Order: sequence, then structure tokens, then C-alpha cells
Amino acid sequence: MRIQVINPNTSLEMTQSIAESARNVAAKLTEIIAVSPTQGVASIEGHYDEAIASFHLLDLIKQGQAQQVDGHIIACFGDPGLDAARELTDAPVIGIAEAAFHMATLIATKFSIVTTLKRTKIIAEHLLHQYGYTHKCEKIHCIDLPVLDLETNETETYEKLLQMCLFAKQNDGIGAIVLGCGGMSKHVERISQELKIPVIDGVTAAVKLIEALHGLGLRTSKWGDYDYPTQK
Ligand code: 2AL
Repeated sequence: MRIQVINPNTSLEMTQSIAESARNVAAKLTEIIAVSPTQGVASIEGHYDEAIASFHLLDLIKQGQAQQVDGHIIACFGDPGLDAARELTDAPVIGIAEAAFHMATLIATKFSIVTTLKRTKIIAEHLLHQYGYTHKCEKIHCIDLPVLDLETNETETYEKLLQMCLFAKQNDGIGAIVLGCGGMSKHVERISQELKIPVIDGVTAAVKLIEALHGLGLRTSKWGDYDYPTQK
């Protein structure tokens, strides 16, 4: 099967690291096609960024559909454009926030999120509410570093991320941690080993969820609001 992994920001470094994470967990016969838009925003850190990124992301979904990929992943923790993307195709489309929330609740009663800038916290809160996971998430912690620091300042961001995850483990009364950015995906294995509790990264979670849907022959329902956009 072929999965299109879309990094909706224009950072090629982040697209590369997301692709690597996805390939590390993909099944032998799964091909990962990693793409990002040539236009848009370099990182997604607020509502305006999300609106711009969603617009360009939808073009990439159309491209993936033309290539007849078997599934699409929106590899940004705000899951920008998810519902609109699902209207465009019947191949499954999964956002990394929803993938991580689903996975976390299968193995822990409660989880906390460790994400990037404080201003992105409200986006995660809205998603938890929308997906029905508010009561499962104990706390949202922010390392308060810009998204692109995950690429340019790897050592410092890793250390901050690790310390915040350790703090959440000790203080939140949780069983698992969700990493709140596509750019954090590359750190999930190392952080899991240090923390010794489940740490869930949405990119890798989404790959395995798409593979599961594919294996079961399940595709996005076209009966109802996810039907193709109406012709004008
Ligand atoms: C994100 C993400 O995952 N990628 C990006 O550009 N912005 N969201 C976030 N909360 O850091």
C-alpha cells in the first residue's frame, strides 16, 4: 500500500524527519510518500497559519488522490484541513493529533500532551473537545519554543522536551504522554526509553492506523457530510 504523508508547512527538514519516522514503523509493503507544499507557511503556530496551510494542503490531497494513494496523513498537530480533506477522497485521511489521542487512550486511562508554543495550546484544547477526549487529557504542557527550533536547535529542544515529559510523568497522574508536534516525531523512541512510560507520536500512530484501516478494507464514508464537495 502507499501512504501520502503531508507535512503542511514548507519546512523541507521537517518533511524529511517526518518521512523517516513514518518509514521506521511502516510495514514492509507500505510505501511512504512524504510531501510538503511549496507555498504557505514555514511553520504552523496559530489560527492564521492553519488557515493558509489548510488551503495548500488540500491541493496535495488532490495530488495524492490522482496518484491513487491508499491513505493520507496530515502531519501537523492541529490537524489542519482534516474534515475538508476527507470530503475530497474516500481514501482514509488521519490527522496526527487524533491518531495520537486514539492510541493513547487504548493503553492509558489518562494522558498529557507536551507541545510547542503556548499559543498553540488552545488549538489542542479545541481538538480534544471536538474529538471527545477532553476528560482523558490531564494537562497540556508547552516547551514554549518555536516549531522550527525543533529543526535548527535540536539539542536544546530535545532537552527541554525531555524535561517537560519527565515533569508530566511525575506530576500529572497520567499513564502516557502525547508529543504535540510533527517535528517531535524523531525524538519519540529516545524519549520513550528515558521515560519508561508510553510516549505516543502522532505520525507513527497514524501510519499504523491507516495500515489497520487498509487491512480491514475501511475507507472514509461518503454517506453524509464527508461526501464529495457539491458541484457548483
Ligand atoms: C505544529 C506541527 O505539528 N507542525 C507545525 O508546523 N506546527 N503544531 C504544533 N503545535 O507545534
